[in-house]
Amino acid sequence: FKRWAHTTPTMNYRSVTEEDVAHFAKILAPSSVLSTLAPVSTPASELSIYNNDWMNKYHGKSTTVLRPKTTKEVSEIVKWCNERRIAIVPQGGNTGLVGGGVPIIDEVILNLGNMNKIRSFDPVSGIIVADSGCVLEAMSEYLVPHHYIMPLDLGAKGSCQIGGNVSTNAGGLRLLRYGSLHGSVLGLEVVLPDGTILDQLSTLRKDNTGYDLKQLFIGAEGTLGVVTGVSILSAPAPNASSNVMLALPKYENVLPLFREVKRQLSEILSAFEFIDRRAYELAVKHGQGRALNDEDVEGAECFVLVETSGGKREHDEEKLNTLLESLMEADEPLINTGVLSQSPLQFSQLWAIREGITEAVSKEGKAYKYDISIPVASFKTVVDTTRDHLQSKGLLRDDAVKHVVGYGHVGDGNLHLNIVAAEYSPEIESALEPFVYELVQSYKGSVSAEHGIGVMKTHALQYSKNATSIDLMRRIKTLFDPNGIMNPGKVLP
Ligand code: FAD
Ligand code: 2HG
Ligand code: ZN
Repeated sequence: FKRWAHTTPTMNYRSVTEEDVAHFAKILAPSSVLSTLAPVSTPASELSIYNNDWMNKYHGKSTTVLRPKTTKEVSEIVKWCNERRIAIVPQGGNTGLVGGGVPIIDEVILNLGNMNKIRSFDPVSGIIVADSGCVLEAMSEYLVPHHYIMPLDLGAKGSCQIGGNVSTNAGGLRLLRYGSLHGSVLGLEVVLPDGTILDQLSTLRKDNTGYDLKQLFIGAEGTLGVVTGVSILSAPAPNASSNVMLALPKYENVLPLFREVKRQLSEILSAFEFIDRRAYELAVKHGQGRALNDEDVEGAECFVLVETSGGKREHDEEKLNTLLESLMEADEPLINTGVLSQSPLQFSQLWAIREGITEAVSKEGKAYKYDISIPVASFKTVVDTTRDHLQSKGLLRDDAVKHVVGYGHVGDGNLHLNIVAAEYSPEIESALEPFVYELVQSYKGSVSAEHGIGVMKTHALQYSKNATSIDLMRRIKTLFDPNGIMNPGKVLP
């Protein structure tokens, strides 16, 4: 494959005018319209958090942010924009890692944060229906007294919104146990690019009445419409959860360990997360969780965080203890040691090491993030090959690439390859791309396991999707959004 041009696309859209702002100010509450244009005239600094992404890597220049409170308001905004060819970027918690939720130029930002009500909850089925702007953690907290949990969890839970999770088809830390959102989302309410409200907010577990349209919006990254409501199946809260951080002498032990852990823990295994030594050290350096004792870390090439969730504490603890004993007492032990949490605080501290790596990496420098699906046996090779490649280009030095780290969701075959640089630079980017994408392709892997394509990987879609698939995607996009106003420049090259 030739590398596709990775430039800012020419956008044939109208910029927002004062007349548009005056119209938005009529249909929305005054606090819902932020615009540097008259008659609203918000200071530009107040728009900065909406124009820049979580990594401060992607920057837009939107003059106008709209924060509607109802689906009807969303519909009116979208209709107006479609008729006037004004482009829209739907935005949730703005925690996405591929630049999908910020403008490329000066598109209107439609932020869903004001739509944050739980609409209904059925304590028998566990089905929760919510506005798309509900923060994931707030939904989890809502469910606690009902003894249910959300089927997904991720490090960004305090800011990301359920609509953003659905739109990126976020995977996260519970996918191993509860599967993907393609299974747990039961229905969606979506404002289509012409302003029509598509009500598919079903609460049915089973519904085989033809094409399952909602699936198209799961992972569409805001290119097919604005998700305004989500119906999702929550899971019964486990009565007991435990976790243990296992230190491994060598990477080659990860796969046999996974097999053994699955065999012994079976139905109570709820997470199996991988952290390489350098990722662990960065997490600790930047205060994520509590460092393990030196003797537990010594000689470890990598770590695996195992979580159990089940119905009976004594039963689960017995299984976990038996597992640890058998691992330690084997003739050729797969682990050096295991640090078992003994209290809810220690449980959270172990999780904080794993969940905090993204934050630690961003404190350490500027991250190039490759979120890839490859065979688990190749995780280490891919990290090492990338590091060697950067070394051969003379880029592995303190003022260029500081670290190459790997971590991720072993159970899902998903590696997070992070290249931590002193600064974002074209030289580093061209050393990494298409190098990493070609490597992924050689394993028949995916260039985006869970974060999406956004603006970062439009040119890389071809490494994981063939021309027929991309052509069909394009035709679906044109069918839903003939004027191309919905999140232009994202997903499709
Ligand atoms: P945004 O960032 O605002 O938007 C993401 C995309 O969805 C954009 O394309 C946007 O246009 C679109 N969008 C947002 N809301 C809507 C809507 N209502 N309708 C239509 N389109 C919409 N991801 C994982 O998969 N697994 C992880 O474990 C994980 N951990 C993370 C940890 C951290 C610390 C961070 C910062 C990110 C992590 N992510 C992870 C990235 C992940 O994509 C997001 O955290 C989350 O799913 C995005 O939600 P958001 O509300 O912030 O969406
Ligand atoms: C995780 O699993 C997230 O922690 C973020 O998906 C990964 O920062 C990353 O690259
Ligand atoms: Zn992840």
